[in-house]
Amino acid sequence: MSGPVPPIDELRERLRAAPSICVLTGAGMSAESGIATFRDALTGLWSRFDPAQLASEQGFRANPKLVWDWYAERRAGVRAAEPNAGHRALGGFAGRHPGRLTVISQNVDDLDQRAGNADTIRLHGDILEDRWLEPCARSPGCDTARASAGTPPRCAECGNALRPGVVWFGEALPLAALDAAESAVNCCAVMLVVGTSGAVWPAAGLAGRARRRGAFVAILNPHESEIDDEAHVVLRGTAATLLPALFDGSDRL
Ligand code: BV8
Repeated sequence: MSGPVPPIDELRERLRAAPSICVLTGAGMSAESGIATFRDALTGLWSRFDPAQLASEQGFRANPKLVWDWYAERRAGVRAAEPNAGHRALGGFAGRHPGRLTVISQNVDDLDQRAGNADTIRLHGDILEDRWLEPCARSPGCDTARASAGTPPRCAECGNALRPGVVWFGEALPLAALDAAESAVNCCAVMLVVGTSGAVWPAAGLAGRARRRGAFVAILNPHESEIDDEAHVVLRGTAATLLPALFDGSDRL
């Protein structure tokens, strides 16, 4: 008489049978690549600031050099980082099963893309991208690549400032990305929620949406999150340990 099935084995079986899988990732997904989680990103000089204050248009306008330097430091960290075993497990699965797995990322790094999930849905933009702070009044618009050096860099033609191509607090998520995420969530059989505190909306709401539409929801996180109640199962562990165990085993998916 075999005992109860360990949760990870049940989840692996559900993933094996799932025609469509969504993975909602947060900063914990990149922690084992050496990128500080959002809450921890405020280390050192930044430690006396509230992330929502720095990661906002108001925060940038109030102190453009401070915020620009914070992003420059984080950007350098992303460029120096490598995808970890968790990113590679998802990238490997996506390569073996095209179209079956959708990564919906809250992160602004490019590690999922570099690990093989090229069509990762970016809910919060891209830290490696720049855009103008003010809408450019010229036609054609001024070229961000020609901005002069500075903190922040400015347009040599019209003085506009560059800002990071991320979604700040108080800014709407890109409609196309949010629509794509909701569509994928509406029809997935299994949703993994990996490395997120579940504190930031509307991204955090995707777990409950999946559950209400009948998906099996699993949370992978070493600590409690604000959305644990939305999960059918919670695996207490890290992304770089649990995802290979789910996708890379000998009977790998
Ligand atoms: C908006 C880019 C409206 C910038 C980011 C309800 C509905 C809608 C909005 C709201 C709402 N309630 C409140 C709001 C407002 C706000 C919000 O959510 N505030 C929170 C703080 C209460 N939301 C917004 O402002 C959003 N916009 O709603 O606009 C609107 C509509 C129309 C017109 C105008 C406006 C915009 C939110 C996007 C903000 N931008 N990023 C940048 O990065 O600088 S979000 C930012 O924080 C990160 O990108 C990240 O996504 C997020 C932090 O969350 P996590 O990813 O979860 O990271 P965190 O550090 O918190 O946790 C890490 C987790 O990993 C932990 O659980 C830890 O245990 C775990 N972990 C650690 N190590 C590991 C691990 N897990 C696995 N393995 C490990 N090794």
